[in-house]
Amino acid sequence: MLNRTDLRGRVPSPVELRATLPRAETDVDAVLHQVRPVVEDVRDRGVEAVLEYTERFDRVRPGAVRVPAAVLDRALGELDTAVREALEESIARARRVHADQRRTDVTTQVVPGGTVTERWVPVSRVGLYAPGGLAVYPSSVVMNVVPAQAAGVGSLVVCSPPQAEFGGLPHPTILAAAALLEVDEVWAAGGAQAVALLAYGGTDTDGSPLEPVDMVTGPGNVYLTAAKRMLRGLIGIDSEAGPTEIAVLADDTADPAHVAADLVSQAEHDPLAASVLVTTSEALADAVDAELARRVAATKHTERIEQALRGKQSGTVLVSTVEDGLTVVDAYAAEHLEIQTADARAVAARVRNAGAVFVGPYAPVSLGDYCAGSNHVLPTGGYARHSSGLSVQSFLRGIHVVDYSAEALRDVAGKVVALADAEDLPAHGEAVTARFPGER
Ligand code: HSO
Ligand code: ZN
Repeated sequence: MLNRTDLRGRVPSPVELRATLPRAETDVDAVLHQVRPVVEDVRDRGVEAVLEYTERFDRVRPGAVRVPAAVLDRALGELDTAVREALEESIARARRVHADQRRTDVTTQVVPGGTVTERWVPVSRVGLYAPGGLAVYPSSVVMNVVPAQAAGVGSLVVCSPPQAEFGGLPHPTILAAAALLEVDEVWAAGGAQAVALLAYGGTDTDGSPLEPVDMVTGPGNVYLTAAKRMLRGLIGIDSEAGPTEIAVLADDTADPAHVAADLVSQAEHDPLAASVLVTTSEALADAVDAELARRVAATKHTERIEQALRGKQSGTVLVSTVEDGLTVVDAYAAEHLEIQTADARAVAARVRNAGAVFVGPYAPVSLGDYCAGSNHVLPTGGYARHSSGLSVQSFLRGIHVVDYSAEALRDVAGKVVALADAEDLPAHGEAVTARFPGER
């Protein structure tokens, strides 16, 4: 079922590998020209424009953007008990992990009388996007809100597309998740128009203000990503999210049923999702293919899973050794990487590029999607070479606070003047010497 690439006996360089390995190409720039007029229209006409685009793209016209508090309470009241308990567990575990990520301010005494403090300050107001589309993602509400709250972000708005079948409100489970997390501001808006409204703010249909945010995080389709790219600068964004990916590094100790189940689980997200198996064992690759055929036929979303697995973004890569496998998965830099080999912990410790690593036979990606405590908003498309997933750190800025006494400044004045002169910026030096008239 999966396309095969045989790299046994020869592992290309990382740069060559990046060109060889299966990967989806999402061209965000290609849709910018479609997204730009939407963003500009929302900037100029606010909520009226948002509602028009909502009608066109989501086929429903909500009465207002902001979801009333009573509706949030009702959604939580009507939430299925088992789902509520599962969400509570997911939130509790994520809170435990993210609380430990919080940085403390550090003061460095550089010289006597001279200190630099790095002060970590949360972003004031953020918009957290939970996509609609092929599936609804209350779990993504958890994964966005928990780190933002742990960072101390004071003002949060959850934004999610309105659904025709729910009378122009976001999906009730999204509303319930927000209520459970004690987020009281939820907007019914999706896609590029949602990002534009978050960035520029507006006035709701009842005249109440929709305040602009400083930052927007959360995954979405290519139009949403294009809007984030366009508005970056005016707002901060997390890393741009493409279709989800799983890579599994496995040897002959792996259970083909587990490997196949995990490859199928991420393919379930999207026909463009990527499932990549990197293995030293041809027998395992064959057994996984057989398992895939069986599982894909038996599960609910056969069609999109089949498209994802047969797509050019998915495949099996055969390698001679686990060592070579590590070279391959590092070049690929998967959003999710499972290590299903002998001595998995030691192998996992050597991984350099991945959004998140899942170690051994009992850490499937879907555990991390919901209930591991880790975050599931992770870098895709090879961004794991330079970026991290969402964390408390994503919502903090480190401000350097410089505090020097007269003595400490006087001691270093000559050095500042020398560097200022070297850059032909004498006024920089004069800003120091002006404080010590008559001295030189
Ligand atoms: N695997 C997705 C997250 C998710 N899965 C949400 C299920 N719900 C991207 O990390
Ligand atoms: Zn998932």
